[in-house]
Amino acid sequence: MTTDLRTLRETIEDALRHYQPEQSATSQPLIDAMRYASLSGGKRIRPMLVCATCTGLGGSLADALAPACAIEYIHAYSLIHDDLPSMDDDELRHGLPSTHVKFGEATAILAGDGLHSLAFETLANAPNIAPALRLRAVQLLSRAIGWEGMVGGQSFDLEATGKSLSLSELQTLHAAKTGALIKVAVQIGAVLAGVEQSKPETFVLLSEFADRLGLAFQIIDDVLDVTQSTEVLGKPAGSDADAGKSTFPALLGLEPAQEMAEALLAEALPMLSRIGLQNDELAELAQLAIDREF
Ligand code: GRG
Repeated sequence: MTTDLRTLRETIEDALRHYQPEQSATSQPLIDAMRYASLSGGKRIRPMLVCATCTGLGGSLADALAPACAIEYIHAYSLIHDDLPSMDDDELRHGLPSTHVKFGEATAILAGDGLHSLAFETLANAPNIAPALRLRAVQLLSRAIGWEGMVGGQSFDLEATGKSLSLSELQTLHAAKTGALIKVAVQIGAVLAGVEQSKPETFVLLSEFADRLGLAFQIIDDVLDVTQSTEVLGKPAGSDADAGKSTFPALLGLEPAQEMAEALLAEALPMLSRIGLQNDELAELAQLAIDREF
């Protein structure tokens, strides 16, 4: 990772702490669980995508930080709920006990709910952003994580467990479950830079770039689940096969799956060149999403 991206990640870590409550007179375990789930590790890819897209299009990093945190709070909520016994029943996340193992199931559910609300509060109150752009970001985010986006994809995933999906069904599942949040991170970065209105063709191109990135990211996630250890992943390795899930390596084979991710990236990167961004951060992030160990 370049120094610029490292610095960006540290700036995001500070902002993630800044927008979180620390104390509550009535519900300290809830706050502790929210902070545990959202501040103890994670690659921060989605908030970096918001910031890199915004600054690459000439927008301000300072303005992008609150919306970037909103996206990461949503991601943290989704991981808490995904790990619950009623969902994937995973006891390890970021190399630590999952939130429900550490705080109990009821508090974990509420911490996910609390982070979901905190995300929209942070986005709706984001400083220095025109109200119309904030509203647009809220519209895009609510749609991306709802019944036809992330939550819909999770539901499809639960329904599909133990069944064999076709490649096209698997792509549809992950476009919703994983892809929608990655795509909206890029879209919100573009909205903040004012590009959806001023350069609609750039917005469409970035959305198409993000579709490919989201799918490639998920394919690599499936590959790493097979090739890496629990220690490196910080979450249980081999969990897809154990849970009876359809995956890209199971459908295509390990190497073809890796090649599919690389082909998606090879299609996506020239789209950024066509746009002509002001820095290379988005391209570097896309590369990192594929060249990663966990
Ligand atoms: C429970 C509403 C609800 C949704 C869950 C995103 C999701 C949907 C579940 C997470 C489980 C999973 C493996 C999803 C695939 C997407 C994915 C690769 C998530 C992990 O993202 P990273 O690698 O996480 O960016 P870090 O740990 O870096 O924050």
